[in-house]
Amino acid sequence: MEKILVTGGAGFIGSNFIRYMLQEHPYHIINLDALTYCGNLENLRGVEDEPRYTFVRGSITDRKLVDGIIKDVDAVINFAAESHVDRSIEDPEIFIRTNILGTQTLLEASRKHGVERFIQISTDEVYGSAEKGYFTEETPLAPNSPYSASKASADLMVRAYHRTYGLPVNITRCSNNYGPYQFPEKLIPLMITNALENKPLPVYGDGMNVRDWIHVLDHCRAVDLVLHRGRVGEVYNIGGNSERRNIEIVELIVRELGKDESLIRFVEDRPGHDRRYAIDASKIRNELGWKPLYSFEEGIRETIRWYIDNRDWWENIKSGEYLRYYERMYGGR
Ligand code: NAD
Ligand code: TDX
Repeated sequence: MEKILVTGGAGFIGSNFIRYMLQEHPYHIINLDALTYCGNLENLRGVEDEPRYTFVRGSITDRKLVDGIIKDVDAVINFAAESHVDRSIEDPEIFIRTNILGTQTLLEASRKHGVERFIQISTDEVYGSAEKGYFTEETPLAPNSPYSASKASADLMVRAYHRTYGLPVNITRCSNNYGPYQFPEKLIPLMITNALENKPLPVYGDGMNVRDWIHVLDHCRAVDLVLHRGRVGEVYNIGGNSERRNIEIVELIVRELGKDESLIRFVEDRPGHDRRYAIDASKIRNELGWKPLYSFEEGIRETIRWYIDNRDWWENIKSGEYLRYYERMYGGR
C-alpha cells in the first residue's frame, strides 16, 4: 500500500487519524473533504507542509471527482459524514445524500478501480438503544434517528458491495469519541466551552442516558489495525469500556473547571433519545490485540486542558455560523 484516501479528514476524528497515520506509516494520504460547517482546515495545522499529504476540497457525492481520485489509491477510509444526531432531527435530507449516496459513490469507484481495502467508519448507534447487555457485531441493526438510520443504510450498502462484487471491505462501529478538535456541538466540547464562558449547560431529559466513551486516538489505533490486519468482509466493534451517564460527565467537567453546578440546566429531551449505548469489543481485542490505552479520567482531563489551551480554535467556531445553529437549538429549550 502506498496511497490512501481519507474522506472527511478535516473533521474531528478524520484530522486526528491523518496526523496519527502520517506519524505511524510512510503512506501518502489524500484528504477529500467538502469543508461543511464542521470541516476545518485549522484541525490540520502543521500537516499541510507534509509532502506526503494532499488536500482536495470536494464532496464524496461528486462521482467524477471521486472516480479521478480513487483510480490512484490503494485504500479508502470513509470518515466523511453528517455526524450530529440533533441536526438530523432538524433536517434529515443531507444525511441521506452524504451518508448513503456519498458512501455508495465511493464504493462504486472503489469497485471499478479495484482498491485493496475499503474501510467504512460506522457507529454503535446503528444498533439502537441497549436497554441491557452489550452490542456485539451480531446484534441486529435497529437505528432510531435519521442520522443512525443513514449510517446503518450505508453499512448495508458496504456489505452488499462485498457480497455482490467481492470488494474487500471492513466496517468499524465505534462508541462515542472525545478528544482534541471535536466540534463544540457534541456533548463534551459543548459542556467544556460553555462552562469556560459561564454559559448554561443544557442536559437533555433526566441526564441519565448512558454513552460508552473512547479517546479519539484509541479509535484511530483501532482503525489502523483493521486496515492492516482486519479479516476481509468483517465488522469490528470498537469501544472504550467507559460507560458514563451524561450528568456524571457534566458534573465532572464543572468540578474540573472549578465552576458552579448552578450552570447545569435540565432541558427538553431529544426526540427518540437512545437510553444507552454499550459496546462489546471482544472481537477486535481477541483477533487484533487492540485495547484502549486511555482511561476516561485521564483522557477527559487532557481534553479539558486542550480546550483551555486552544481557546482561539473554538471561539472562532462559536462566534461564526455555528452561533445561529446554537440559538435555534437551545433558544427555546
Ligand atoms: P465531524 O462532523 O467532525 O466531521 C465530518 C467531516 O466530514 C467534516 O470535515 C466534513 O466537512 C466532512 N464532510 C461532510 N460531508 C461531506 C461530503 N459530502 N464530502 C466530503 N466531506 C464531507 O465528524 P466526526 O465526529 O469526526 O465523525 C467522523 C466519522 O466517524 C463519521 O462517519 C461518524 O459517523 C463516525 N463516528 C463518529 C463518532 C463520534 O463520536 N464522533 C463515533 C462513531 C463513529
Ligand atoms: O447539549 C446536549 N445535551 C445533552 O444532554 C448535547 C449536544 C447532547 N446531550 C446528550 C445526548 C446524548 O445522550 O449527550 C449524549 C451525547 O450526545 P452527542 O454528543 O450529541 O452524541 P451522540 O448523540 O451520542 O452521538 C455521537 O456518538 C456516536 C456522535 O455525535 C455520533 O457521530 C456518533 O456516531
